[in-house]
Amino acid sequence: MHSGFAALIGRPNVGKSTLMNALVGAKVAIVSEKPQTTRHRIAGVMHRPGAQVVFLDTPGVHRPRHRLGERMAEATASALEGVDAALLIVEATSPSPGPGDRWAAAMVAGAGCPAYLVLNKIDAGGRAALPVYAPLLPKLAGVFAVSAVTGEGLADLAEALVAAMPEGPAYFPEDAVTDRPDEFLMAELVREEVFRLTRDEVPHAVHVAVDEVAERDNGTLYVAATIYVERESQKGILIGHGGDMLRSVGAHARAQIERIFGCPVYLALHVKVKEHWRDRAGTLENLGYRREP
Ligand SMILES: Nc1nc2c(ncn2[C@@H]2O[C@H](COP(=O)(O)OP(=O)(O)OP(=O)(O)O)[C@@H](O)[C@H]2O)c(=O)[nH]1
Ligand SMILES: [Mg+2]
Repeated sequence: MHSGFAALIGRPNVGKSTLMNALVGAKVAIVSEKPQTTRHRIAGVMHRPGAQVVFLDTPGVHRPRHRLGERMAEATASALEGVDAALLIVEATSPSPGPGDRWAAAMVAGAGCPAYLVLNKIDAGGRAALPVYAPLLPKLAGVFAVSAVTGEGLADLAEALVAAMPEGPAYFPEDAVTDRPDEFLMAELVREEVFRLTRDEVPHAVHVAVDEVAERDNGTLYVAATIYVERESQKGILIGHGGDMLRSVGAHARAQIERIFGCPVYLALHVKVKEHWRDRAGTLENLGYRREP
């Protein structure tokens, strides 16, 4: 058996989570067109005959503006500890590297394991930026141009990573695709709809917690979740006129949870204000933004 860990590092929005989902073949991490969607280190397991590659998706590398951002940066840094491969993800739609790309590249280069450059979004930007990004990593174990959306180039990337993994045990059972519990993904699917349907600071001020999951006799999954915001005004936006926004978030999130978990779902959503939750260490801890082990 060949097995090991591969960290996905890059600035926000380059497609790390989309790429991990595509390689794993299942939706493990949520995705949005807004930056700073991913807030945790999330493992996604790619199973191949005789091999297992455990991808570690991470929060996009950016300058933190509150304690949550600092926790996110810690989660990213922790993902690079002891991995067998580090992948710098950049996007073909940005013609040249920005400060976030350079910072991410320095982290990957400093990880002490083989470093790979992955130019994502070639369906939208072509391969022209490849030679512009390649110098970011002085010692390259491999360069790949891919599209996480169309799947172009992914088979080559997967094959190279399988070949790069050392001999080792199966870290996860055959049917496992992530290290996160079902409740985590359910909460994230609600947050994904909040990211899609709200604007400006609102999505970033939202935390979603699943309070209860219960299987009903009729086969329906009952899921109760709370959407936390920082201010009354944000609560108003999330509830919307006559409850329109909350109904819309709920309907779309329910459909996603039903699709992934394969059963009818009753989703009960509540909105609560938790002032300055992104800047309170104790609150962050309670909401699951823990210091990574
Ligand atoms: N055209 C195109 N869009 C892509 C591709 N991969 C990702 N995207 C889009 O890029 C946006 C960001 O994708 P994410 O996967 O959320 O990016 P991320 O790097 O995980 O972002 P953070 O979690 O914020 O760090 C989404 O709108 C995706 O649909 C791709 O290969 N081609
Ligand atoms: Mg992400």
